[in-house]
Amino acid sequence: MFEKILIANRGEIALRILRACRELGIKTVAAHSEADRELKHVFLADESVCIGPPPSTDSYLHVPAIISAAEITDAMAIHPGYGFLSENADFAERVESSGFKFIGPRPETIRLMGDKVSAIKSMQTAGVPCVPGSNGPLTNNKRQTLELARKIGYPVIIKASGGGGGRGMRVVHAEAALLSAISLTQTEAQNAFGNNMVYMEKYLENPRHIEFQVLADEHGSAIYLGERDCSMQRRHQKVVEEAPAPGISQTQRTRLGELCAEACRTIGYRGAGTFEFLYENGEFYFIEMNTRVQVEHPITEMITGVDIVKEQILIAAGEPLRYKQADITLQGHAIECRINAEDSKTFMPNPGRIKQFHMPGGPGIRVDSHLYNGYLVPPYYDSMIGKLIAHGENRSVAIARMANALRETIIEGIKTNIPLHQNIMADANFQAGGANIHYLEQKLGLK
Ligand code: MV4
Repeated sequence: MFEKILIANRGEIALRILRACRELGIKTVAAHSEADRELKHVFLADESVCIGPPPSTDSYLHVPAIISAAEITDAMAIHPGYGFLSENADFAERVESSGFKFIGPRPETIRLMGDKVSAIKSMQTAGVPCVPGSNGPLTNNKRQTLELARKIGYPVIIKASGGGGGRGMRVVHAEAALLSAISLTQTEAQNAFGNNMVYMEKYLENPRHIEFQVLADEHGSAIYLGERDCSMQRRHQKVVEEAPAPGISQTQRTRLGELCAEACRTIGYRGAGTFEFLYENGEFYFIEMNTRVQVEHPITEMITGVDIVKEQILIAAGEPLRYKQADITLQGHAIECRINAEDSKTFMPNPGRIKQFHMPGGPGIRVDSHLYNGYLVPPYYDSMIGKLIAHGENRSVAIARMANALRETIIEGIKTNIPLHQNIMADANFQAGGANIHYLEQKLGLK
């Protein structure tokens, strides 16, 4: 087992990783920026190393600084968390060629999934259902492209192969707009990702976003931990997530889950991963795979009892999976609210000093947050300051517990989106379950 792990991230996920390390008896190094000297996990870590000035490009994204920090502290492995360098194949490669373990998939896997055209191709080969589309990059044969779109049927969506998470896409409603939309997306893709490859899919108008969590070891075993519904989003930022997804049958869960686990075995996946699907009219369509731990992993932990971050570490250390599929049963329902330092109406970030912080509690409540009284939320990073997670024997109990927890939470000194979450928990359509990806923006009158 690793003696020491370097945590190459910040905020709540850095604290989450530190807690997993502590449980496993592993020493921790907090690699942090100049703006993050007072982060909770920096105080709690066995050692800390300042890796650069506040902007993330000079610190959390600065590969040589992070590798040097691992070298001077004699860490054995690096946990990248989410965001920052977590899905950067070049970083993973540099980590491993410098003699450290990267806590995540092999660099080739990260590269394969980072390129959406190759990700979709490998999922199709593995038998995972995908959106009807070009099944590869668009060529510069205009006649062929027009023919393809006609066969798929409008509307279609043009996506950059180097994109993902909502970056580099364009919906096309009619043939007259197709070719110019493709060139525009290609130009944008070249500028944003250094790669102009684009592909085409049928545009699904009102899908839900449902994702399957998997764990795979380097000995060829893979399991799934059920699914999450992440449809409650605004501008590609998830706001509320829940597990299991409302209205998904055990038959569907088993079928899709087995396909995802089998795909992991086929591609030799290692670590924790997420298969993202669009779900419409009872059908699942694969769109992307995430090769990192996700923000919303706690809701899966609450319903399965599996500690995903601990498993990531054990897998990276070369251990065989501790669970078989038959060990995984889903218990009740869990909901997560992402708490952001922002105005709940305008969504403008609102960093500043925390004057008062009281955490909620009671049965089924979990708080993943690095906040404390007197903490200064810096302006340089993502505005998420924590997550409230509520678990209950069923969905309505989980909602009631979340509503209680939101009322109990006191955060003074900065604005937060807690009022937005209270509004969502009280919303009849949210309570009914199964709202699609456009629901929140429509409710807020933004669409
Ligand atoms: C789509 C789609 C409809 N049809 N693909 C946006 C993020 C990226 N992961 C994929 N996205 C979408 N792909 C087809 N063929 C609609 C979206 C989409 C979306 C997906 C998941 C969650 C929120 C979303 C918000 C807008 C659009």
